[in-house]
Amino acid sequence: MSPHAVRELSIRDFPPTPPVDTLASNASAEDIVAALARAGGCVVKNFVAVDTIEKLKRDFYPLLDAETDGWSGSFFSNASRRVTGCCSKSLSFAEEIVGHPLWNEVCNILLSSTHTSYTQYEQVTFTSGPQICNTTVYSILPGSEEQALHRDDRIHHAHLPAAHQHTVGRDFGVGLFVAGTKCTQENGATRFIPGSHLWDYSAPPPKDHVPAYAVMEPGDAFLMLSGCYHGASANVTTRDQPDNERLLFGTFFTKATLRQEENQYLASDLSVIKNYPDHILRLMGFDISKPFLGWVDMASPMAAIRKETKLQKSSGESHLL
Ligand SMILES: O=C(O)CCC(=O)C(=O)O
Ligand SMILES: [Fe+2]
Repeated sequence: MSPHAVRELSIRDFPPTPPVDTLASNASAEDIVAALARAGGCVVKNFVAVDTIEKLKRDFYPLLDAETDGWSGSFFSNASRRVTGCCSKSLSFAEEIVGHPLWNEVCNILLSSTHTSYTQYEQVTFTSGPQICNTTVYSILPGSEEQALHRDDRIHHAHLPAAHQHTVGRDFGVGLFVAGTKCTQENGATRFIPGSHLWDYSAPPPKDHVPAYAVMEPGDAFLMLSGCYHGASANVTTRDQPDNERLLFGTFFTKATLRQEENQYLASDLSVIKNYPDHILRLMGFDISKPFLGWVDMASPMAAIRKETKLQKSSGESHLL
């Protein structure tokens, strides 16, 4: 062995694995943030009503069934199907997943940023909130292979040193996966390494890691910081077994100062979403991140998609600041 050979890391080289919390649906946003800060992921029971899950299935099964493209890369298994661009495909998805009030509160805490600078001699402060990073419905069928462990914040070139504890502001994103079916270790539940959001980003996951599994009933949700190592598990069930499909309604949010992974302006049918409520359009990124980020014709993109005239647009620079 050369004197400079790097020793393979073991889970014993990392701090003890934190426990993963399962919270009740009346948990506060602060409780959820505390659970995420500790383990990087947590489950919230009954996050979405079962009636809503039925509506979402009615909206998305025809689209999943029409998915014929498959996936030619290695990131997703061939025995999995996905629908993206979900907001304009389903108002229920937009309002009850993306616009879920408790989810929005968690993201407001973790992904808002405040910035102070000078305009000549005047000190000015701007706050920018969270926005959608991507939207995906994931169906994993029998025979689906295990997805490689990864950190989702690599899309923003995140590279962080090890930290003893989580601090608000360090995350590039947060993910929400709402169970559409039972999610079990056998049918492909998302697996993740608790605590890995605080590890040095230079290191790969240790081979002897012990994952936690986001085991859920329909309507439960798994929330996860984007710095946590995770991936879908293999679906080792067979077609004649019950609960052989793992279905998740997923969205990631990021800071509105960062580029969205899924381009909402092109992924969305504008003739549909122009009638969506303002708060949903804001979360989709059809808003100004103050100061000045995202304008069209010096006004909010929301005015552009609603084809408002110059007079109807809230006037002046103040709208952009
Ligand atoms: O399907 C899953 O459980 C995880 C999917 C995922 O990690 C991704 O798409 O980035
Ligand atoms: Fe991922």
